[in-house]
Amino acid sequence: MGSLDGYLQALSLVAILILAPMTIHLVVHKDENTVFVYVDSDDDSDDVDSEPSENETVAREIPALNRSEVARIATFNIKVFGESKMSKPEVVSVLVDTVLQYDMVSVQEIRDIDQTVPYDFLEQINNRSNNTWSMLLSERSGQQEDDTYQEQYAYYYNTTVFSPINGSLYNDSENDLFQKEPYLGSFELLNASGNSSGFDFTLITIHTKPASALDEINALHTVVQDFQTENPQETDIVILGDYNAGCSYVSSEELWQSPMRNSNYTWLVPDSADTTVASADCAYDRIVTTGDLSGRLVGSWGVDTSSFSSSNVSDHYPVWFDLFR
Ligand SMILES: [Ca+2]
Ligand SMILES: [Ca+2]
Ligand SMILES: [Ca+2]
Repeated sequence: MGSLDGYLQALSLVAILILAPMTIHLVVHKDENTVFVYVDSDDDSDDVDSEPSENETVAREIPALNRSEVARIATFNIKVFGESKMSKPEVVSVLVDTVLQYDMVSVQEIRDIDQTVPYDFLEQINNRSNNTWSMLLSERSGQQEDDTYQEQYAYYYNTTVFSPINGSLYNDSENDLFQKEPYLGSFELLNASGNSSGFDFTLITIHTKPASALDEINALHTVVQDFQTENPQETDIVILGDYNAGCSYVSSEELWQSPMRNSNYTWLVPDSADTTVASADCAYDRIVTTGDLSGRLVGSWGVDTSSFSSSNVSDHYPVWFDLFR
C-alpha cells in the first residue's frame, strides 16, 4: 500500500461508465494532478455511425472549489459501533472530529441492541459543532429469520446544509436479496443562505454481507429500479456504503459484469482504491451515482486517511464526495 493509497488520496476522479464489454484505464493529467477513470468500449459493432461515440467516455476536469462551495458527503463503516466503543472517550472524540469534516456522514455497522448509541453519538457531535446536527436513523436491518444479526444505518447531517425528506429500509421481504437491507434517505440540499437549492436526492446505503457481496451489489440495481418505479420524478440517487467490493470477496472482473456497471451509473471510487486501515489494498467502500446528479456531482472525492490511523476507531476509512452547493 502506501504509494497508491496516498496518490489516490491527493487526486480527484470522475467516471461515467458505459456498456460492457469494456476496459478501464487510469489517465493521469500531470498538470492538473487529476486522475479520471476512463472507459473504452471494445464493442463498436452496434454503432450505426462510425464517429467516436458521444457517450464513450465522459471524463472531465474537476474544478477547484472552496470547501464552502460544496456539500461534502462521506460514507463510513464504524466497525462494531456499540456500547463498548461509545464508552471510550478517546475513540468517540476521534469519531466526532471525523464526522465534523463533512456535511453528512452515512454510517454503517451501528450495533447496539438498546439502540441508544446513535443518539449518544449525535449528542457528542452537537456538543462539539457550531451547527446543529441531526440524523435519519434506520430500524435495525436484518430482521428476517436467516439474517443472523442486525445493524442500524444512520445519516448524520448538518442541518444548515441538508433538510431531510424521509427515510426507510428497503422492503426486502419479497425476494430476500440482502442480509441487511439497504437504507434509503432522501434530502434536500440547502444553499449557503440556508434556503432550498432546488436539488433533492436520495441516498441508498448498504453494508453487504461479505460472503454474498457480489449478489448484494448486483441487487442494488434492483433497489434503484424499485425506487425509480415508485418515484419516477426523482432521478438523483447515490448508492454508497461498505460494498465489500474487493480483495477476497469480489474481483474487478466480477464487478464489470454487474448491472451496477451499466451506463446509468458513475463510479467515483475505482477498483484500485484502498479504503481499509489494514495494510492490504481493498476497495471495500464505494460511492456510485446515477449519472451526474443533475449536474450537481463535482467529481472530487477521496479516501480520508488523515482523520485517524488506529483500527480502534474503525477498520475502514471514510470515503467522501462533493456536490455543488
Ligand atoms: Ca433479507
Ligand atoms: Ca432530484
Ligand atoms: Ca488498506
